Amino acid sequence: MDSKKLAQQVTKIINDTPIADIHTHLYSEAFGDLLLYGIDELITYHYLVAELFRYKPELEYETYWNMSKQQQADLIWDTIFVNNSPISEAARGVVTVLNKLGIDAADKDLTKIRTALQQYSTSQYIDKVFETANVKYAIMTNDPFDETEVPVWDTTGNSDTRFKPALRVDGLLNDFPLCAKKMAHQGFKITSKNLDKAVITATKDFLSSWIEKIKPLYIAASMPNDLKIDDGSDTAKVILDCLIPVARENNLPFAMMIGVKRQMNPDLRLAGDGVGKADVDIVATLARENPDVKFLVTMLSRENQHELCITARKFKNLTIFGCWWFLNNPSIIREMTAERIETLGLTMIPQHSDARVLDQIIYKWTHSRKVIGEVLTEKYSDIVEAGWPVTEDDIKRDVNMILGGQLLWR
Ligand code: FIX
Ligand code: ZN
Repeated sequence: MDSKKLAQQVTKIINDTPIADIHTHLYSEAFGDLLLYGIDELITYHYLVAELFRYKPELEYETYWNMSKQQQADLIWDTIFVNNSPISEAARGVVTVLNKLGIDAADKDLTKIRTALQQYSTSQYIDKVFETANVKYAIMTNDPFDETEVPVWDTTGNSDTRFKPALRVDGLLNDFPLCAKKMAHQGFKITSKNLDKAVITATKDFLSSWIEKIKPLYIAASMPNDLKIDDGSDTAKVILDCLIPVARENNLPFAMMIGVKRQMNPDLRLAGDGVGKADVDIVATLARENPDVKFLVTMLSRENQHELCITARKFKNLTIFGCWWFLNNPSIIREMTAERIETLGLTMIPQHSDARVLDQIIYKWTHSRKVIGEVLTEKYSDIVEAGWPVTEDDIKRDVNMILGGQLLWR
């Protein structure tokens, strides 16, 4: 196969393969306002909020936060899209979404775009977005401490199989005393806000009952760059004494998302988190000491990526995934995907969307598919050149392995 034909074939197969999106912040319609979608949500995505203040340093944070959602969207649109070119990854994403939905944005008229999108009901829009993105399912971020979410699980639950649950327990790591109160409120026998033996047992019961209730595909938490597991802190106890044992007992993977510097600038609210290098040895220690627990790991710092790949080579119970958040840029996806294929072959999950707004799965996957396809083409060309035949079926099998969710189940 010549290289042009190979590139065309890889591109087609990647575009035709339905994606298993293993980490998003999306929800099915049953969750009401928790499902964000539409042009104003797209434009006010927190990545673009941070960029707004780069273009407008004279703008007071509070002035922005006091605006209505539509006013915020108008301001970001004028600033980033009209008075400048939407050239950053997040801004380009909005352009890609409009283009893929067949909306002509050439005259930069936001009111017209809003009107064009009003033709869809919520459920029609969900269908349209999933079809356009060619995503077979999106794994949600389900928080058992969230006051909007808990009543949904206690009543209707989720019946839309395009949205699959994941139990997300950051609260336990970040503010155990507050979660202790909430667990007690949900009827669990929490006798103190300290993680003593009885409280650990009650916390595990709480987690197990939520696993029974929502049937998650994994248990997950994001963790700071300065995470420690040997300091006897609440965080360490929650990880070692609650989450890992519960993951083991329920035969569920434990997903660790490591490297956030939460609220580096609190004035930016959700847009105010940053990144820092973390200690990859923590991942190695946990994987080594818990060979019967499967770990899904993504790290936020570019500097951690090579060490993480090598660590994954050492532990069959460790699967790395995604180019998370600040790494979800074409130049970095290219580098990380090549590095991962070179060290791990196809035994990794190259990407997740992290979409917070439904429509974003369209652009996140259009952009990622392109880069992953280019890297794969290069890697196939290299083995063809070395004398190995690569068939269409081979490529289909491989792409389905890395993008179709198969590695979640191993
Ligand atoms: O913790 C997470 O799951 C992060 O992905 C988010 O909280 C973050 O705000 C985000 O949207 C990243 O893409
Ligand atoms: Zn996320």
